[in-house]
Amino acid sequence: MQKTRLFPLLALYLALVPMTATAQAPTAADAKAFVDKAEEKLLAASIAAERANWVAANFITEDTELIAAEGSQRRMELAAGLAKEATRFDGLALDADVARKLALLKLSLTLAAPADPKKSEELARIAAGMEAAYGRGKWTPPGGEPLDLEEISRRMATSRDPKELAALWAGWHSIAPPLRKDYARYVELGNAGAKELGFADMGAMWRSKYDMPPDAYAKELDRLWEQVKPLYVSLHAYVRMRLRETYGKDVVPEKGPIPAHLLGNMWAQQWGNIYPLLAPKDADPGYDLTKILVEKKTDARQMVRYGEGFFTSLGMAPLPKSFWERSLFTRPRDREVVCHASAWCIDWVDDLRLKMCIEINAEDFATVHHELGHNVYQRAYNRQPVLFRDSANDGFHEAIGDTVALSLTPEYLVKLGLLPKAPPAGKDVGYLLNMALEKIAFLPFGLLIDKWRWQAFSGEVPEARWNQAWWDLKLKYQGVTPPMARTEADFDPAAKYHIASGTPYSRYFLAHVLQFQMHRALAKTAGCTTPIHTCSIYGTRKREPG
Ligand code: X8Z
Ligand code: ZN
Repeated sequence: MQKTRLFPLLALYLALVPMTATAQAPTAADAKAFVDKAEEKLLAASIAAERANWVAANFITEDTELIAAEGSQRRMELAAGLAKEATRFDGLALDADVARKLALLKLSLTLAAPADPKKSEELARIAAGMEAAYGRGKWTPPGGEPLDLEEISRRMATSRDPKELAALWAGWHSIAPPLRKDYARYVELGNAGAKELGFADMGAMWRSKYDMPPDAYAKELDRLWEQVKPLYVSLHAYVRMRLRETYGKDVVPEKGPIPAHLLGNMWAQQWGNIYPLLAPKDADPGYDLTKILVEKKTDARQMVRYGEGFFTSLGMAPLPKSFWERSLFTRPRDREVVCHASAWCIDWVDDLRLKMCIEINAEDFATVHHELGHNVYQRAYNRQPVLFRDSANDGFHEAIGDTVALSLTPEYLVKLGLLPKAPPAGKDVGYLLNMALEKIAFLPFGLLIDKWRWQAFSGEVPEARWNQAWWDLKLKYQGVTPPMARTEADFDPAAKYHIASGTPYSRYFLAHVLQFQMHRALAKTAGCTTPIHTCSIYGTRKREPG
């Protein structure tokens, strides 16, 4: 009886359930509508966050720091919420662009908000606070005035006194230990957010942005490093030999690592500043771009005009008027700013800006081109759907401007009227050595920064060994040692902007490979048949087919 009485009910239930399920199961059209709405919300939150970040980076105060933290919190909570909601479309057959956008929702930010709003607020505040603390960083030498990073770097670029160099190095690194406690909490909260999105930790989240599984990306970087490592090893040996001639055997060993403070740069990341110590006798190109720019009384604005001129020579539109009105080109005297160079597109359309404390030297001449490469790229994708307004991966974003800077050949400087005539053939060994000091010296540094972070994020290296692990990597990859003994009372990684600001770094390693591939392809397209380092794509335009 029961059976007979139950049967009609069961039949009714079975008839209704599939109907209800069909009504509720999301469709591909739902996914598309969801993505459209998500893009609209993300755009609004991102513009608000970028505006607040811009003001905070240009006027470092407690208030702007808090306003920036609020904007970032809202944006990352929105992105994390949308990424979690998007899982309801898992397993559905979707249009390729909708599927890609859903995947990008999880990957668009470098920080994932934990669901607990108290925790996401704390994370956003810590992140904003560390960047501001780095931007304010100063070191006061005994009996002297406080020095900012630009001034310390200027002195490190030119001093040849190992004692002074060690003091400058240690002085700047003293800004970092106060960040250690915040960094530990940032790792904890950032990992919590990443795990909620299904990543093993924040490092795995960062490694997931390259269209391959995170482990495959780590392997790919190792593979690339093995390919370029012989170039670095040769350069390292040559530089060590010449530094030994300069500083003597008590300062520079015959074999093994180089003391990190002798390479003309705070982090030993690019060595171009010590070129004068290493210049080959008979093959020096015989010009010094820094000297030329200073002698010509070039100002910061003019440096940017040169950069713009390169891009317009390729047929691109000039920078908008608002760029010239809203950018920051020099360190202001009356307020604290984040001087580390960056390129912005505040409205994600054409409100382009550069923020850079430009120094009149060859290094910043190239950096201006690097930054404008970001701006030009931002403008090139400004009509894409919001989630596609980004580079193929972040290595491409970093590579565009650097690619263009590879075209800043002596012949190009002649065209600008900066050099009277190009150096004769046979003088390009010096030019190439300089290039190696900038580009090859950078490679192991570009790799190790995130190797350190990945270990710290995953817990493979516990906080108690963070500084030791940093120097283990510096030794293994760069072959450099600290100028004096270090302990866990130090926090040397955070003396580098990208660690304090939470900016991923393997992008620069990729860019240092990609830019040569792009330069080669562009030079070929432009019809250059001479050796690749002599090719400049300045003034070349796309030829119409046929
Ligand atoms: O941070 C930068 C750019 C801004 S995206 C100035 N770079 C890295 C650095 O300074 O450490 C460019 C090269 C490497
Ligand atoms: Zn960049």
